[in-house]
Amino acid sequence: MTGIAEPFDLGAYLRAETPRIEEALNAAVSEASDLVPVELERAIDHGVLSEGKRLRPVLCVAAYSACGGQSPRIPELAVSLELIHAYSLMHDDLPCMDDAELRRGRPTTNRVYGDEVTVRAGAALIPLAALRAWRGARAVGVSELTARAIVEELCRAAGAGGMVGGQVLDLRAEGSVLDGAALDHLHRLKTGALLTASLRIGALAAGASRAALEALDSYGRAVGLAFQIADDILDATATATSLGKNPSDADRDKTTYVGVHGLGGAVDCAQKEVARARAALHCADVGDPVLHALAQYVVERRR
Ligand code: GRG
Repeated sequence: MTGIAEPFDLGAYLRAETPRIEEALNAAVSEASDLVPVELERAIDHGVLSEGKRLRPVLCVAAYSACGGQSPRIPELAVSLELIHAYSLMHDDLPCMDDAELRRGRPTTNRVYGDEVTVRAGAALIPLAALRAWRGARAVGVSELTARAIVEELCRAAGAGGMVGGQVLDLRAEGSVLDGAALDHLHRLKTGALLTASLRIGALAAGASRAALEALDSYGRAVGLAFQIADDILDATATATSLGKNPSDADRDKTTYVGVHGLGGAVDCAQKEVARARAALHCADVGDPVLHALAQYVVERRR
């Protein structure tokens, strides 16, 4: 694992860690490129390799290390989460969903390659991600039983009881007013499930104790909400240029944390979730500086 200077410098950690993740992501994408027609290959490159924060693989790698994992091949597993995330963004930007023009500072995949190609390219990423999870898990040296549990974790988080289910709730809720509990539920599924799975997969790969897994689960649930609250705050306050995407919550008549709590209230809620996340680590004695810093990063990020 990368050496970490004290006091902890998350920027330096991310600069050291991200190239390993990018390398594994490039390798995963080129594996698919050999199998698909050229227009799908280009759409996959556009959707996956564009400049994202790579938060999900970073969380996975951080959880793995925090739980004592030692294999330098962990990025090969961690990028399975980014493949699922990238497909979800590509499909989310389609006209039948959020109908967006801009993503990660560039025109969305469907604006460049068309809706049909984007649907197919996104769909191709789902089995690719499951295979990557399996192979990545085996590459870091876990048993077949643990590798199966890891793939199951990924599929469950991405599916109807997680991200897809949350997206359905989100689409259905457009134009109606949700209360705070319904908003939390929607985002725990839509955004939180994959973020939590990122941590759990890292922990499972490291052979974490039940207590550590439970702590990371609670940390993930809190970080997931903090992340989404920050997303709503950015949507209400930032520009398309700084965000790399068009703010859209007001146009799509969505209930947001800013709408429910006001701007100041939403900032307070996000900070409470950060404290909750850190407390969860503390309870299980997971004194990891990266996870501590990442909890604050999700609410301080600018995009
Ligand atoms: C079939 C109903 C159905 C759904 C398909 C489209 C979809 C699956 C799910 C949507 C999931 C989604 C878009 C959740 C939003 C999560 C979110 C806030 C994304 C932004 O994440 P960042 O900020 O993005 O980590 P970068 O670009 O940095 O990777």
